[in-house]
Amino acid sequence: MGIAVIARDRSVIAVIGSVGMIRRWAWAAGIFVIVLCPLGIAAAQIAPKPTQTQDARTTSSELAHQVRTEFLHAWNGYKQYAWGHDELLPLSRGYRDWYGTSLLMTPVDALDTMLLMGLTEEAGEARELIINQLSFDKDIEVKNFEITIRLLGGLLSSYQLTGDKRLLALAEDLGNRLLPAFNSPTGMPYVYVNLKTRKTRGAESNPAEIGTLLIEFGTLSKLTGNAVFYEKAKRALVELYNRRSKIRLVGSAINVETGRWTNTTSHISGGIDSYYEYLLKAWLLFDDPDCERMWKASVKAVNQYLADNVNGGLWYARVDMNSGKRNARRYGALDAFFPAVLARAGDLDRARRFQESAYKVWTAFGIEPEEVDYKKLKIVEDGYHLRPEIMESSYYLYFYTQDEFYRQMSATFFNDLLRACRTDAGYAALSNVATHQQSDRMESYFLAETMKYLYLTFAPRETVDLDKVIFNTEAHPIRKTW
Ligand code: DMJ
Repeated sequence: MGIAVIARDRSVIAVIGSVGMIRRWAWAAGIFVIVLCPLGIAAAQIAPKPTQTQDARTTSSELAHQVRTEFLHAWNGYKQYAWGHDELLPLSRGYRDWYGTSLLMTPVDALDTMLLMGLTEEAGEARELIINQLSFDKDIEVKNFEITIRLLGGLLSSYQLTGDKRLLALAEDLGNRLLPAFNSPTGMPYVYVNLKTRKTRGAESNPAEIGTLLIEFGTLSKLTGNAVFYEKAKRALVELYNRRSKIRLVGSAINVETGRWTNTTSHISGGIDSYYEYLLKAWLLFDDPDCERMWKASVKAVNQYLADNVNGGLWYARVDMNSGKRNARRYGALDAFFPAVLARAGDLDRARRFQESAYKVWTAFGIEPEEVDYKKLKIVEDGYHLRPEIMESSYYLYFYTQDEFYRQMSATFFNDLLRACRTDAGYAALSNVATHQQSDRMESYFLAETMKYLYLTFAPRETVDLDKVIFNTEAHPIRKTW
C-alpha cells in the first residue's frame, strides 16, 4: 500500500475557511470527530483552527482513514484468533494469556482507541465482552505497574468516554486488589501482588514501576471519592523522589524494603522513563504543587547532567546518579517518549531537537531498533517491539507546532510499519530490524498507543485537545472532571 508523503514546506500553509469544511473533510474520510467530555462522547464542536492547504488536508484525512483501516485489520485478527484472551499471536494465529488466564488486556487497552476512531460497533462489542467476562477475582500474581497502566488506565478512560458505571466498578475492584502492593516498609510498591490472596512479592523495583501509578490511582480517588488510592500512589512517588542523589538524579534499581539504590545508573530510558512523565502529568492533572516542584527540579537535573550534544544532535546519555559521570551513550526506543513530555511542558526547542535525533535513528535503519549507540549509530539491541513512543512524540509536536514535518515523520513510521510488520492476521514485532524477521507478538499497547497516536496525528486537531486531556503512559486519555 502506498502512502503519500507530505512535503516540509511551510510556505504552503494557509488559513482555511469554515467549520463546515472541516466537518465535510472529516466525514469524507470516515472520521468521527469527537470531543472528550466529562462523561460520555459529544458530537463535535469544531473550532475553525487548522492552517492547511486543501492538499495537506486531503492527504492527512486519507492517512487517518488508512490508520483506522489498519487498526481494524489488527482488531479483526484479534477477534478471529484470540477473542476473549489477552493478546493475539499474529504469526501462529493463536493467543497468549499473560498469567495463564485472561485479563482481556487487548480489549481493555484498545477500547478507548475505538471510541476515539468512531468505531462504535466494535467498541460496543469490546465493552460487552469486558462487562460480561472480566473478573479480577483470580488467584494470580500480577505486575502492579503493567496492570495499572493498561487495565486500570483503560477502564477509567473508557468509563469517562462512555459513562458506563460498570467500567468504573471494575476499576474500583481492581484498585482495591492492587492496594496491598504499597504495604512495604517505605510505602514504595512491591513489583507483584496476588489479586485474590493480596500477597506481595518483588522488593527489587525501579523508578518507572514505582512512580507511574499516580495518574490512575489518583483518578480512581477523584471518581470514587475514596482518597486512599491517591494517598498511596503519591506517597510512593514522594518516597522515591526523596531518595534522589545530591545532584537530583535517580538510579535504575531500588529496593522498596530498605529504600537503598541497587543500581545507580541514571537515564531516561525503560525502567525510569515514565517516572518523569508522571511528575509532570500528575501536576497538570491534579494541580498538585508537590508534583510541580518535583518535576521542575528533576527535569532541570536531567537536562544538566544527561543531555549530550553529539554531531549537532541532542541526546540523553546514561550517567552515574551521584557523580554525573557518563557511563554510556545509548538511545533506546523507549527514550522517544521524552520529546512528547518536553513539548507538553513547553520546552519545544529541546523537544524538536531530540525528536530529530530519534527520527535519524529510525530512518538510518528503516525502522527503529530497541537500542543503539548514538555516537557510532550502531545497533545494540536489534528488535522492534511495535513501540509507540516515537509516534507519540511526533503527535505532540504536531499538535503544538502545526509543523507538517511531524505529519511527514508519522507518515514514514506508518509506511514502514505496513511494509515490515503487517501480517495476514494483524501486526507483528520484529526480532531483527535489519532482516525484518518477524516475531509472534502483538502487544496490547499496539492498539492502545501506536495506532492511536498515528491516528490522532492525522485526524482533526479537535479529536483530542491535548491542553485539556492527560494521556496516561499507555495512551489512555483522562479528563479532569473533578
Ligand atoms: C507501554 O506499555 C507504555 O508506554 C510504557 O510506559 C512503556 N512500554 C510500553 C510501550 O513501549
